[in-house]
Amino acid sequence: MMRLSKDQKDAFAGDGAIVAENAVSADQLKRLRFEFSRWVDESRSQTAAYGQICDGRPRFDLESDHSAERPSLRRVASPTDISETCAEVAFNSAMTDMAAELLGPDVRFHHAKINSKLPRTTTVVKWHQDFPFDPHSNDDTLTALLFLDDVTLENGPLMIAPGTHKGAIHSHYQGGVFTGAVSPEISAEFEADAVACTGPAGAVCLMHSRVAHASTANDSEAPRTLFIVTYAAADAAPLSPIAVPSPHAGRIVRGKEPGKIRSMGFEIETPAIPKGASFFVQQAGEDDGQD
Ligand SMILES: O=C(O)CCC(=O)C(=O)O
Repeated sequence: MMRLSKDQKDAFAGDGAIVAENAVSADQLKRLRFEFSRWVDESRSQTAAYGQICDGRPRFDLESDHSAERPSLRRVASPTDISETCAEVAFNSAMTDMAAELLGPDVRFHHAKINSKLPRTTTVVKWHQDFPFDPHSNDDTLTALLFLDDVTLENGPLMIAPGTHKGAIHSHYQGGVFTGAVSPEISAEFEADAVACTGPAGAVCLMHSRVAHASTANDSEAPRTLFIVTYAAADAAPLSPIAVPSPHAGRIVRGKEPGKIRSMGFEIETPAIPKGASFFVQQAGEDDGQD
């Protein structure tokens, strides 16, 4: 059964991003929301990034405005490694089918994370492309951002600059440091064209990895939580270590091992793995990316 219409596939090819509804079942959505609410409750007793992913860096990352009364858990890295529900949704759900319809038939899981903006929290994502964080031998890679809450214009939605996947691969370095963001001048250009990706809980934004995107703070009483999974065509070979590693990285989630690598020509700067808990520290200029 096909999950995406021809119009949706054409819109993905043209704009580089679409929002598709019903990317998970009602039961999967309920279980994902429950899982995340448990982690938010656990975070109330923490004052700094905590937990551990497989390379020893923290799994749970807190925003500077975090407190027990008003938690601001902004990132859970590789939740697939500690949650069967997250693993099920990333590896075998309607969302996985959709990724396969855009990249397939043979598709790999690359990495997963949760990005959250709890009510009235200050987390901002600066303009960037995902491909310079996770370069592959070809650019048939996408980021699936699953909405665990209704995403509206008020709660800090993802903003994309349509069509930018067909343009330049931009530098994410400033002053010799990998900042994970494009320059202020380029950001202003993207901002002028920005389109918000909104939709009901259970919808997914499927975004080409070269599309420029950003998001603003959540100035509302409604949470905005995204379960984010990066998928790659199975013949796209990763060109750099994965910043959000997992023992599941590289597993085939649809189709089969292709037994070949496909490459396209481009130049790209080498990304840096954050020393801290997530790319938020790189974007805030608090991490020089050098070990
Ligand atoms: O959380 C968001 O609004 C954007 C997420 C994103 O761009 C990322 O994690 O790369």
